[in-house]
Amino acid sequence: MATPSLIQEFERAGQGHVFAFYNDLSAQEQQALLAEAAEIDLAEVDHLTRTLLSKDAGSGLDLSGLSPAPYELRPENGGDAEAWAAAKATGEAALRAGRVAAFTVAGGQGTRLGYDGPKGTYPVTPIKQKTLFHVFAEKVRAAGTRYGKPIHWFIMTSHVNHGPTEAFFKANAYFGLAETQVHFFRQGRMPAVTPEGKILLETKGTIAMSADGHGGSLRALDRSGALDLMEKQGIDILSYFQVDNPLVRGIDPAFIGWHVLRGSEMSSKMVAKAYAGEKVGHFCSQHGKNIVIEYSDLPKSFQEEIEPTTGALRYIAGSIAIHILDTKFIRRMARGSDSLPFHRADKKIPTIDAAGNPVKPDKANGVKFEMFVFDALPFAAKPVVIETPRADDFSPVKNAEGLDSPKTCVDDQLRQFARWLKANGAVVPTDATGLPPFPIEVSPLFGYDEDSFANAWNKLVTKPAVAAGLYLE
Ligand code: UD2
Repeated sequence: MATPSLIQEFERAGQGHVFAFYNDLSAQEQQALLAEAAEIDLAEVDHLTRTLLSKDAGSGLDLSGLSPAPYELRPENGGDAEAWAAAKATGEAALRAGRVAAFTVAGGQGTRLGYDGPKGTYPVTPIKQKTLFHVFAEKVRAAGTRYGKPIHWFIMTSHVNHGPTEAFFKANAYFGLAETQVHFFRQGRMPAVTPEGKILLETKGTIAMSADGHGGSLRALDRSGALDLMEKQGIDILSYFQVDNPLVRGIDPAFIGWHVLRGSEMSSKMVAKAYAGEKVGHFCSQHGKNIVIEYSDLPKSFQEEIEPTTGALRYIAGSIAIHILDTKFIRRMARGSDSLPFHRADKKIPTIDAAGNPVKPDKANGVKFEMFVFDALPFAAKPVVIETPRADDFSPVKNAEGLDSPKTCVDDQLRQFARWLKANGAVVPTDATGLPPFPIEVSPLFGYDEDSFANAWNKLVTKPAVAAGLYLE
């Protein structure tokens, strides 16, 4: 049965063309189209058209009063060792109290990697070829055991990969986690529009919808009931990381502790940029607020600016998309008057013409809208940014080859394993970059960070020789 009121609403909003082929559709297709249309907030689309698409929208980027954001240096780089120790103890107490959950945004499509499937199902480890999800699951499991409180893990999927993601976990028995500990929810979608703000149809019976960006996670955490579940469980600290980065210390006591001790609503990790144009966000400060400006938006002159006193890059603090969010803050962002802005991305969007024939555009014909989670920072009270060594937290798999590829990621894992072994007295041959000449692997269940590795290694009565194929579990 049709819902004429919804069609009328679309007509009133100047979007009636969405139903131009409605009468050609089967009853089932009509239902599906109505369901898609019901996902759309017409007032929001109208607002975005008037603000982001209008001729006066401008480039939007305000650089007035911009300076680098302050951050907490690591002790080895001159930071306050006592403060770091206090942070770690506080984070450990929060973990023992069961206040912390892990959160992975896994709604992206992995197009650059050329992998057809949920990115979390991509194999990344040197020997066992464990998938990204497998690695994270074992880290979450090991940290839960260590602190005596199983850790809940929330995973945001997209419309496209939700089913396959859930099926993957089921088929792998949740990698040893309890099914009740792992929570999947879908992110929201936004319709693509023409440059004039008209919603684009993909076919006669489907709208060109796409994921609303990782910033959509704040709304989705609320809408899906995830925040309610956290509240019931006494969880108020959410550790956020991306699905493409197996090196991440998803459960990092010192980071959690800085967040708690500072009373921060949203905390972040920075690494020193490897080079001026590295494709990461930049932590900046503007009119008393912390903001992140993406590499593609920050003018080159800023990216390359040198600090005269030190000779280092002035905007050196790179955002690697690792955050901690306070759950009340997420609720406020999802429901309150403050909300994340949308960014526009001009894209080639397969659509249909007025006669209903498919059109494959060869240049951008429409606009997609996305939210970025780091845009929540200026709304957060007492945000804190801490430094982290890149080698311990960041080696994403983004491209099939070259930078940030499966190869660089395997090498970074090998370097990490070798570093942990050497720090505990093992003899490991390595080249000048710390890379061993053969594959070895450490299961997160054996050790998932420096401390847990040292504990496990030092408990071994007979230490194995470090040789090709060594697998510690
Ligand atoms: C992101 C950051 C960049 C840097 C880098 C570190 C943005 C705009 N840039 O770049 O500053 O921190 O990461 O690796 O974020 N995702 C969803 N739903 C979506 C879109 C993305 O869940 O609708 C997830 C996706 O699965 C992935 C993460 O968000 O885990 C990042 O997505 P990306 O690959 O688009 O980000 P990237 O590499 O451009």
